[in-house]
Amino acid sequence: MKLGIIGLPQSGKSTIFEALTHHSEPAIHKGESRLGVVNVPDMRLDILNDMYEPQKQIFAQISYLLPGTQGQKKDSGQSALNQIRECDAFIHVIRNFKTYGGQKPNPYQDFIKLNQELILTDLGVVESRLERLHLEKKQGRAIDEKEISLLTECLKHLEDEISLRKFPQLASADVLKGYAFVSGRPMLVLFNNEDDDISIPDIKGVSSSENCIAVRGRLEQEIIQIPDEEKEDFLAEFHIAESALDRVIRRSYELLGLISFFTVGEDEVRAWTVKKDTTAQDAAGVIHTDFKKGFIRAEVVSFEDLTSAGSHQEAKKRGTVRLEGKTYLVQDGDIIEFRFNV
Ligand SMILES: Nc1nc2c(ncn2[C@@H]2O[C@H](COP(=O)(O)OP(=O)(O)OP(=O)(O)O)[C@@H](O)[C@H]2O)c(=O)[nH]1
Ligand SMILES: [Mg+2]
Repeated sequence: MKLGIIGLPQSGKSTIFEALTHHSEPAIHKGESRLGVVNVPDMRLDILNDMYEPQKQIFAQISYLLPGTQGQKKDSGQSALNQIRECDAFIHVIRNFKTYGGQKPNPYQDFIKLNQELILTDLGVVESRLERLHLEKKQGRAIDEKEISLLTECLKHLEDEISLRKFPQLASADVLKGYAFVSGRPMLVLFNNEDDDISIPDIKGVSSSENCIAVRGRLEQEIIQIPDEEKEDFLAEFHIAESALDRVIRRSYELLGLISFFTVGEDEVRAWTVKKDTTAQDAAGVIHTDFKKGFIRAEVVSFEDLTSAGSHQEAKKRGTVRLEGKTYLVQDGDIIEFRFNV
């Protein structure tokens, strides 16, 4: 699962990408796109680690893509938009710091500007496709009426300058999947703040209706470069309890509609990633196709029940370890042992 980082020029996209992915060295070829894979921080995995003391601890992972700027005209994000089409969700970085030259931020205007670009991109796609479909209809060719009606619905919203992500059901309709509408993608709005500011700016229609988070990008990027022994003083000086980046990564995971289940043992404790509403049998398939094919049942205990019992054995005694079948919907935090035949 991959998130694309978008934003106007000089909003801090590279800074945020580097801080998130701990890439401190610049791109090898300036202007090339960059991909970073990160662990999704999860306190539950740390607690399970203490409980089982395994040899390995494996976190869930997600990736971030920073589009390259090659061939990009000065103020146009079209090339960047094309590169991030394949992403499952976006992080929209908004400058909320004074530029080096002293120019004040205008987060509202910047948000609208890029959002409009997303909307216009989709509008172009919808208009030309509708034109084509109507033409084919006139020529007596068989066309999908459902596609026309859904595209017409999209057209109406886009003409009203409303992003398709406000209509998640429409944006994710099967017939429309192939269009990969950019304004329909889940999006986290990330305000890139000054070093001394941790608040989300209160701007009309954005802070209230969008999925927002505030991060001090430059500060966070500096933190990852500090040697461990100096880190504590630095964090205290800026009143930083935990890295805001951990929150961004967790929020990214949620934005993608992902949950984790765990497998535990002496060799490893591990977080596995599934979409919400995944069945136990499909979850088994994430680990191994044999687990899915030969699925018999799943032995499930919730993280809360396991940790309050203190051990798997005690949880069993208390009756909180359940046997679940193929169609059980895996819940975030389930600890699962699969029973299967090969
Ligand atoms: N004060 C402050 N400056 C920042 C912050 N984040 C980035 N900057 C500065 O803003 C400038 C642009 O940052 P970049 O990360 O290169 O921004 P970008 O969006 O990747 O820029 P382009 O790739 O040119 O579009 C740099 O001089 C950064 O040091 C921040 O959180 N606070
Ligand atoms: Mg950059």
